[in-house]
Amino acid sequence: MLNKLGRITRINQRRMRADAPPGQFVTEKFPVLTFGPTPRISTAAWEFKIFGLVENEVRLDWRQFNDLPQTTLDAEFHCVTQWSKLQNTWQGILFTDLMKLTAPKPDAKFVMAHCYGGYTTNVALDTLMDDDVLFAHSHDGAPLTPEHGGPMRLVVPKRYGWKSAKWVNGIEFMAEDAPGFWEVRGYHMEGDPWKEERFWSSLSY
Ligand SMILES: Nc1nc2c(c(=O)[nH]1)N[C@H]1C(S)=C(S)[C@@H](COP(=O)(O)O)O[C@H]1N2
Ligand SMILES: [Mo]
Repeated sequence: MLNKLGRITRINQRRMRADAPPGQFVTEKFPVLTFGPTPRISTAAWEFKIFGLVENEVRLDWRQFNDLPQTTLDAEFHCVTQWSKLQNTWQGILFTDLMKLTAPKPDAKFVMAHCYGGYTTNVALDTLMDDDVLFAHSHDGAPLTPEHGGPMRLVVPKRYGWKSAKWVNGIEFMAEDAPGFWEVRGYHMEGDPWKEERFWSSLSY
């Protein structure tokens, strides 16, 4: 009985992975989706800050960040403009490994990702604590190009691409949810592609 249920679960997972989420088209390409100019940040100038509702604020330079354990992750990428790239190999530092440097205060429930250039996006702390959330410096075996968020970007595979903040330079822990750059403009606060959480209901396409 248990074996049979286990086998069915695996088959279902395989079916889901073979297809894109509803309303998405599969592409082999890796389009660039950026609002505004591409920031050019050298690794020498790069710095990263963990702040807000945390036990202790943390500042890291490029070497300190990359001295953290390295993880390779295969993940899908779904942009709300309807393209999905199903195969991506990212390399970088898991969110959960970064969080070994400090601890969220008990009332911290949401995170704002901040980026060079001023872009922001909000993600629930629960979502970020998943084992597939990565700060990536490489994609498919090569360092991230500036257009794709180099030297470092966030990758949140279970959310639409706008939550995968490029040129990320800080994470702010918050008690209440607050909208980021696209969320202010009508994008969904959660953005789960499997639930088609694209926009506020009144703006649904
Ligand atoms: N800083 C920043 N991050 C960003 C964006 C942006 O405009 N600025 N665009 C988002 C959107 S809408 C998507 S789909 C992905 C696209 O990543 P890509 O350009 O590497 O394909 O980056 C996300 N992260
Ligand atoms: Mo996007």
